[in-house]
Amino acid sequence: MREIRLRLKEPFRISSGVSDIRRVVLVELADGEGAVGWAECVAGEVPQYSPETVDTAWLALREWIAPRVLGRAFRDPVSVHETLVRAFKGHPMAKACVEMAAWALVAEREAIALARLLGGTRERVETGISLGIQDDPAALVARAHAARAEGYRRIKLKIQPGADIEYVDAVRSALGPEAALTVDANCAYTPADTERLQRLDAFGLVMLEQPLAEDDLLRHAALQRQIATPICLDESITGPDRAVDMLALGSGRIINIKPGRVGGLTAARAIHDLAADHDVPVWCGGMLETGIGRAHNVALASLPNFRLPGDLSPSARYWERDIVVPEWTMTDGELAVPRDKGGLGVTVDRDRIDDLTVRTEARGR
Ligand code: OSB
Ligand code: MG
Repeated sequence: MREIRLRLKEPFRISSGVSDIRRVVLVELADGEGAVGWAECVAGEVPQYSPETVDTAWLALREWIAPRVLGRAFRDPVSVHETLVRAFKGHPMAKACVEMAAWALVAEREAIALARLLGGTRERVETGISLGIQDDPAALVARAHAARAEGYRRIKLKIQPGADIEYVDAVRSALGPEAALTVDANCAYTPADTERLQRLDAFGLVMLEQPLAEDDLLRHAALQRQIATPICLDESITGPDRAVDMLALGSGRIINIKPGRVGGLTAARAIHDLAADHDVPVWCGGMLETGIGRAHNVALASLPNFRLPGDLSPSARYWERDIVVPEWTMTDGELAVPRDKGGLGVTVDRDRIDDLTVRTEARGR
């Protein structure tokens, strides 16, 4: 495993804080015959989106996850997932990183595209953009215009109390009634803000993402009964059981699936399947990933019930230069799903990664 540092083209602000230079943990997993699989850990620099951080993930990987998997035989990546959840609480992003590397490794050694291995059927996935909180509505309108001109199929606006109604109103007026717009609060509101959130109903949003705290499933259900805009849950859905709870309680009508948040692709796919059974649409969220995490997300988003555009912007939206070749590019608002080559479908640029690496740790080789 290694940690790299990579500067975002521009800082990304959400209600809980700002991200500028990303610290990213990468895992390279090898089997006994020399096949390798790469994955990326989506934990942040500080515990603002979730309790995990780069440093807690590093610790968990080194102390508890590596010893459970290295040198052991596994039937398939699902059994890696099972091994990592048994009597081992928390640390889903750290676990996901190794579980996802196992999926990539199997795809590589079986010479099958990861998308196919997961059961994905789409050849292209629709791309949305997530716009960070700006200093004023005019700045956000300028970003939204630019995003539309670039062809994004959906525009998501990060909001927080005070940077919401006026901002959304300005963007809706500028883009017109047809533009697919969503908002994401990253837990910034409380039930006391219900009236304020009801005012968002006027803007015809596709969804309101994660208005309340992550463990507030009951309060999300109460809020959903009082607003017309469909609630989408992100932070709250930490695994398939929480998705069951959400559906039973009526806490929302759409699910944002991020494999890192739920402990890997096995759980992500289980949530996808469950939502499909209930005719609930899902979409693939993003965590400002490099091209490696993006490869996993694109493969996942090719499953049939990913019915809404994902936070799957092309490499150039985030980085001066990505760490995979070719970089991810967008055509007509879509990313092509690699389906013909085995593995992730992009080549990991080792030289570039070596240049960006600030620490490494290797085991069992
Ligand atoms: O809530 O979806 C989120 C980034 C960091 C933490 C949380 C979120 C996000 C994004 C980024 O919205 C979307 C992207 O990767 O393009
Ligand atoms: Mg979100």
